[in-house]
Amino acid sequence: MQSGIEKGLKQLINPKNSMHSRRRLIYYTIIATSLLWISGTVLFIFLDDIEVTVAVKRKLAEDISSFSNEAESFKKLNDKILGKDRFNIKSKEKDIVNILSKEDLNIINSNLGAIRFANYEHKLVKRDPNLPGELGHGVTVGSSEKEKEKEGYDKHAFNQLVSDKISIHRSLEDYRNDKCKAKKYPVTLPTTSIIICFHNEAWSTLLRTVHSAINRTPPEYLSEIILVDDSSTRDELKQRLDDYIANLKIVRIVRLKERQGLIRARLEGAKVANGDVLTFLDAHCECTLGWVEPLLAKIKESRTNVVMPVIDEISETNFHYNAVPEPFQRGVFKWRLEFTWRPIPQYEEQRRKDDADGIRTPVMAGGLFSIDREYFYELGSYDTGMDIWGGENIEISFRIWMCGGSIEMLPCSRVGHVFRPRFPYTFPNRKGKDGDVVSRNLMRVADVWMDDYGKHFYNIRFDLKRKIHDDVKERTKLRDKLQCKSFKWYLDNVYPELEIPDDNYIANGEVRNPETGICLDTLGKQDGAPLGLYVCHGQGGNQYFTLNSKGELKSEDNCLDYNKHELYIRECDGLGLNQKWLYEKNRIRNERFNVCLQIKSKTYVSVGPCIGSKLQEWVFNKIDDMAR
Ligand SMILES: [Mn+2]
Repeated sequence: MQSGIEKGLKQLINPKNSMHSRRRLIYYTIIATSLLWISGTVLFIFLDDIEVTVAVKRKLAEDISSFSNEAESFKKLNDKILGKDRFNIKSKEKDIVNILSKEDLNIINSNLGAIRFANYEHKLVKRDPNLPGELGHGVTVGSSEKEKEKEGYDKHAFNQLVSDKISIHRSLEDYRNDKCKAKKYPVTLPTTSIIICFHNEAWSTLLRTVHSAINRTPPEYLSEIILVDDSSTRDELKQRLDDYIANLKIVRIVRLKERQGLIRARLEGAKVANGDVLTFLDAHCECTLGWVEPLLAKIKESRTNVVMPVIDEISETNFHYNAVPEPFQRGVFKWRLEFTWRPIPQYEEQRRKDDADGIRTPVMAGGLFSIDREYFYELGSYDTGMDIWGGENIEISFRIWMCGGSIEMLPCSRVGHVFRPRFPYTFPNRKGKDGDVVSRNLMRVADVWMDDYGKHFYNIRFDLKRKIHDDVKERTKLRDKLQCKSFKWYLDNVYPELEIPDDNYIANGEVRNPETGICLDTLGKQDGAPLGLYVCHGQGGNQYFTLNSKGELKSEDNCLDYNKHELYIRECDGLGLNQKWLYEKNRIRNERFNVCLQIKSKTYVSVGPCIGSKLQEWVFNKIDDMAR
């Protein structure tokens, strides 16, 4: 028997076999060469993508995450899939099998569970920490530049000179708490369009907003940045801005020919947005590390989640980035429908699992939030009957909660904002309407959303009872169509700590001294401030008081308190002692100490022995009896 080896040797030596193998070698060479050419061409075509992938990978090298270049391929696959739920792939798997190959599906499946830290900086530029404003530090101006500084303030209501000295790429610190730093997010998140509306914004604040968003938003989640110019008049915001953003590629600009105001400007921006999510930012913000992932992840959980970042304060005087300390406060309103911040109530803290968990918020501040794009429209976008600014945040907040959605502030997402002490621009009037834009907007909110509770708004704003109400049929129709819940449901479930004013008051209105025409006035102060006086203005608000059946003299939820030494507005104690007032013969008398309220000076009220002087006379005026 020949061994196998011998057989093989014989074949090799055999000239006929040797001819065969030589030919085979040539075939192989031809095939190998063509394969090399093909793969070379493919490599060349996809070179750009590979570069991106490599760059992204390098940036994320320190992440102990499963993020890989598969995420990039996954994103490309996503683009193949059309339809609104393209990120809920599991539920749609059947529909997409036809579009995608088996390998495609493998990539998707391996990415479904992939998570990573929110630690992205697109350009981790090593910046000199000694440059002005780096790491979020403030900047002060020398005395030689004080005049220039004042000029900037006058124009923008913030220190433009300081802002201009700080790089539009300045670095910030990581302001998140430890739970947030450790939190991981799905690799596949919805994409977002960032919409920034502006009117005569300063160049440096606008561009710092843009660059902080680009630098700190992973490119796979950033659909585009849309700037909406609400007909600015400053030169640098025209051609120069066009030229500048042309180089950024990802930024587009929408120019409005006529001044439209924030509400309509945002809608114009939303119209051209392509992202799954709309993120609205003010034009003087700075996004921080990991700001976008929490927002997008929460919306991925449910498209009816509307989310906002924690809004940190960038000082309007020196542009220092002040991270708001914990415990955070949440957005609420009082009956005059003004937005304000209040501590998070106990029941909400108990509901939260940990410090990274969202904070359910009755109303949002309005400037900064993210919402699923299609959900935004399903829900009726904005009330276009509202003008310019003011009340639109309350309106959309009521609508979201009452019509099946929710609003959360996410502690892991932090964005800085320059709070300006005044508006650096004027509100143009709509034809045939008066200038009180905000009040008109708020009346629409009350008329559409607040059911019988609207009366509490009109009580405190009794000046508005005289005004003609807008036709709000369109919006009440929308409320019906969306089958929204009642305002009572909202109060019971979303904002139970809001005190509902007692209907059985003895007297209410402005509290006027007929002799002088001066009224009791909180002067805008709350808890623990002396009660002031001011010329009666007939617009309620700080001059609106109720004397309820318990004898409490209240301004919103505060009570007038006299403890024998001080006459202050304080938290109501319900004891019926220091806070019990009787209204008799036009005097307001404290029963416990037997003293009467009187005018002490032009600005403050005091108490004294009840002597029946004209300075102790008080009349409660309401709109019904205020024909003057
Ligand atoms: Mn702002």
